[in-house]
Amino acid sequence: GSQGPVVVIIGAGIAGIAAAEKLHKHGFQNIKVLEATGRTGGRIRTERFAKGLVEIGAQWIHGPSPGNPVFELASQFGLLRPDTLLEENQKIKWDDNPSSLQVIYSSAGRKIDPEVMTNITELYNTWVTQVRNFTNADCDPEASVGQFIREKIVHSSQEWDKEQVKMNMALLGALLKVECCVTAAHSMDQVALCPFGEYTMFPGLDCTIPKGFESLVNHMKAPLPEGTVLLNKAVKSIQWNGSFPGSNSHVHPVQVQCEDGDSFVADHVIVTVPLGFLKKRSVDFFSPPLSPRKTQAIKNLGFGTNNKIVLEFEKPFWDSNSTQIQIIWEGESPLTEPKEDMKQNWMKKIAGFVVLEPPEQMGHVLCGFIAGEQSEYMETLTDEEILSTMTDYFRKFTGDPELPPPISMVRSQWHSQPYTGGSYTYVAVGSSGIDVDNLAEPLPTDKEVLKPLQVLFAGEATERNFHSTTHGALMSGWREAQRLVDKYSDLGANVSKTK
Ligand code: 6YU
Repeated sequence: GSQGPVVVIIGAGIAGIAAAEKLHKHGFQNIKVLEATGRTGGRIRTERFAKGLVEIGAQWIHGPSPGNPVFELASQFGLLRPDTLLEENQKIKWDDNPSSLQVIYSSAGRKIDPEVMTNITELYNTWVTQVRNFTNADCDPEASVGQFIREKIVHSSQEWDKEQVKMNMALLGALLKVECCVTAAHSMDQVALCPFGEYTMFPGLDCTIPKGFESLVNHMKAPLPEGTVLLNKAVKSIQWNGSFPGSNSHVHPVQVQCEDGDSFVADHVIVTVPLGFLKKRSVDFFSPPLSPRKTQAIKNLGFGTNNKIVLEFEKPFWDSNSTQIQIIWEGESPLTEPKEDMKQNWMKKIAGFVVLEPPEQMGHVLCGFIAGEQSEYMETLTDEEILSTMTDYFRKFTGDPELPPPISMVRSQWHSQPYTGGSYTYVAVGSSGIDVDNLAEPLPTDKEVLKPLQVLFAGEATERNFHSTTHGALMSGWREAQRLVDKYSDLGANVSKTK
């Protein structure tokens, strides 16, 4: 029979799988991972599309270099391209990325000189660097990134001539849409200024995993004994601070209730559900309820939407050497509010497109990014509506009224996923990194209790410096598993020994 503490992990995203894998490696024998959906991977999700694979969720290893555990695992498993492993690739910093080959189309149906964009991007990057240098000490807690950048725009624009003003405003508007996608915020006005620099980046030129990001999770879960991960097991509630009899007349402090009526007793539960799920459900999910401090953290932190619209074309209309397509809406300005009518204007929020490579293995595929309320509206449209909108859109930008429509599409709908409720976490105005730490704190908080560490919290949203990423999620799973490893090694007990 299996001995030792019973650990139940809720959620089989990379955080939950990482926690399970580490506990298993340290000899824990009573591990269950309960996953609401029919698959593992969570926001890491690879699907077949066109001639190849497409990432519905996480796409790049951000900062692939030593120290980034996703990079380290992926290289250990042999999942990376040879050029990714070159030392020179691993040293590139975020603001000196060799600006990838961009085509810039404008809504007036013309192409824009990439050099104009490069100059404005450099200026914009100096502002982002200034944003990152704020610390809580010298900063108004109500200030936002958006407000700061707008002030810089107003100031700089005094030196531009009339024609430059129009074009630069449109270009800056486009850069802010990209920033919204990176942050998963509707507007950068919702993103807190002071803690923005706490988000930490590893060096290295962002890379993809050719066999799909999901192959990483599959490698990680491979050593787990069969039956460890239970799919279609949505958890409904967690009762903690109780006494629940298990097998061997052992009494456990926690009981997990599932939507299907099943229940599991446990000594420790690691909760890895997304912040978006907690925002909707935390009130009736925990009994006794969470402390005000934790409830505040869940309420105040931001969890927004970034979606993809992936389009396959029979033939590329873009130059074969371009890797990115930037879209500029002439006449737009980041200083004015966007038009209200969603149906007519949602597509203007699309930040741009990445050309998925290589075309020989992929087909001719563009991956567009869209964040915020317009992205959530897009989720409610049918494929046909989106295809027809995108056909008109590209005809307008290329100036070619005969441009053939895309031949197929797939898009993500992260906001509508009941067990996700959005894409990833940002530190919103009104919150700070302290909220992230509060969210990560295990229950019960009183260190003197008889049964500590009953409910632990992992997941992307619990990593103060690495939230919103796969490596942050992975680190959080390892972090909470390590707490339990430490607890049982403190007691001098080897959990792997059968008593
Ligand atoms: C990265 C990237 N990337 C694009 C898009 C998305 C995300 N990320 P999971 O949700 O995976 O797992 C929880 C599980 O729990 C899940 O399976 C649920 O079904 C289950 N569950 C929920 N409720 C349950 C219940 N009641 N019972 C049982 N089970 C339940 N990250 O590294 N590179 O390129 C992208 C991107 C469209 C949606 C991304 C990227 C984010 C990662 O995908 C995400 O963080 C992790 O996968 C989460 O893992 P997890 O295990 O925590 O949760 C200053 C500043 C800030 C700027 N931030 C910049 C960061 C840039 C982020 N980049 C994003 C870009 C893309 C394109």
